[in-house]
Amino acid sequence: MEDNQNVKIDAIRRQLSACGQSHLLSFWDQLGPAERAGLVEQIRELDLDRIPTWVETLVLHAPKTPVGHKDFQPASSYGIAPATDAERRKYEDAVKLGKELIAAGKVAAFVVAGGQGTRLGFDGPKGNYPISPVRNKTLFQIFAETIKAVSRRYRTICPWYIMTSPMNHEATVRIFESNDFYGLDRGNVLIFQQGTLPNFGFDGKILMADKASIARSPDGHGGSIRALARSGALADMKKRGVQYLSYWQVDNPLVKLFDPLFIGLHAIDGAQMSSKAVIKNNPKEKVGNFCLVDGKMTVIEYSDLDDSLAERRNPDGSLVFRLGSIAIHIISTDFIEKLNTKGFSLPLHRAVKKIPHIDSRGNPVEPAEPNGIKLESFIFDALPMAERSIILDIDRAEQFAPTKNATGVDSAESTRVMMVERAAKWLESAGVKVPRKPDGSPDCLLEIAPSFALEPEDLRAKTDRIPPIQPGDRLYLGGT
Ligand code: UD2
Repeated sequence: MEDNQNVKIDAIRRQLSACGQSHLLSFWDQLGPAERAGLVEQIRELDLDRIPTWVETLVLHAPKTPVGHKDFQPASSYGIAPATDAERRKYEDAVKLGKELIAAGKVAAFVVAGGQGTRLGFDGPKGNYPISPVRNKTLFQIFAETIKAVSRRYRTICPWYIMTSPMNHEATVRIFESNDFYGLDRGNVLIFQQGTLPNFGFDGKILMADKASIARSPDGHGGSIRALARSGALADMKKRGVQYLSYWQVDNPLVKLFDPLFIGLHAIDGAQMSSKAVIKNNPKEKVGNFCLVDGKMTVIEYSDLDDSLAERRNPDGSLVFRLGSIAIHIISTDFIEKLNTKGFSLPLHRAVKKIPHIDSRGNPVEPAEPNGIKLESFIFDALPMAERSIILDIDRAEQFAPTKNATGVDSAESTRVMMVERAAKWLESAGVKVPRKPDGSPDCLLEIAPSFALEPEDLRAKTDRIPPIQPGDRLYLGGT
């Protein structure tokens, strides 16, 4: 037995040495059997063959922003409203088809919730962040109630796939269990984990978190493509007959989870991966930029788009690269399956970060300054691999309120303001009077539960259940 283990560890030692990472076993002699087994497992998870290339191209040197394309153009999109009669008919057909697909159980919800959410300064999975303006419902609860309301409306099952990471998986599962899955049938909620990637020091050496574990972080939302297959989620979808995934990020409580128009346009056009877009409100807004690179749909992250391109304007003053990616997609399950054939990988992006680790003597280091590189892949890098891909513009006030920070831009504060404002607009569209302050903002707190209305039209039939709203009121509309 002992001999066998020695042979195994010798082989691992040789592999590590071949890729310049022998130090991962520096403390081997000090480890107990369970720690050794854990470390070997972590080393096995490393893509050792690729590490020398990553070190060379991503760790030791920062890659330049994308260059070498023959052609770089803005992408085109479907507008918020149809522009022509023919398009109007197409939108109508799409809505009809989208509804049919939802009712037939062909569409599932898929949220990526594996990020570390450091900017929000919240302890625990971001989905557990209380965000709704009156009842303080968490992000997870809002999504769950939406899924329940959609399932009820279409008399169908809308399965929900939730991607976590090893850093927050157990905590996420505990949250769902202690909330009794927010009233959803737990058999239709599948929580699975994404993979991790090692963290590197600036010298190209993988950092150790402690003597028995490698410093790692989630492999980015792009890791979802592989994780969907590895976890069995894709097989589960196939068994259920799910053909489309409605993909969104955990930080956006305004997302329209099952949007018949979006689903229908994607299906009618035979797309494999499609996206929603906002018209950017400034050249450097922190969203991805939809471009056609050598004819292929591509998202260039705001931080990677050259200033000269970001600032480029049309003769009418509008931005040339005006379509911002808000990380809302429809992805066909066939496409995910196809991507998961042998040899698939998404490009990796680097981020310079502060990474706690141990030094060569085993002493803990809590860096005050960035000291290393984290690598991750992005889901939108799968777009150029799709044969067909469409974009649908949306009204950000209706569907996009990213909760990234505690205060300021894209914060919990701004999200709540947007939630109240959207509720006010919906109520007013149904003829309900909403008190407003001199600056035009609602002079009340409003919250509409998904069970009460999924869209403004739902309110029209329920106005008799809405009390008059007085300045300073806190109104919650719930129930069916
Ligand atoms: C993302 C997009 C940006 C824009 C913006 C809209 C990227 C690189 N940028 O910016 O273009 O669309 O969102 O809000 O995506 N996540 C995982 N696993 C990971 C990493 C992240 O599940 O390993 C999840 C995370 O839980 C969150 C989402 O992905 O739901 C986005 O992560 P982020 O907040 O780091 O993305 P951000 O703000 O850089």
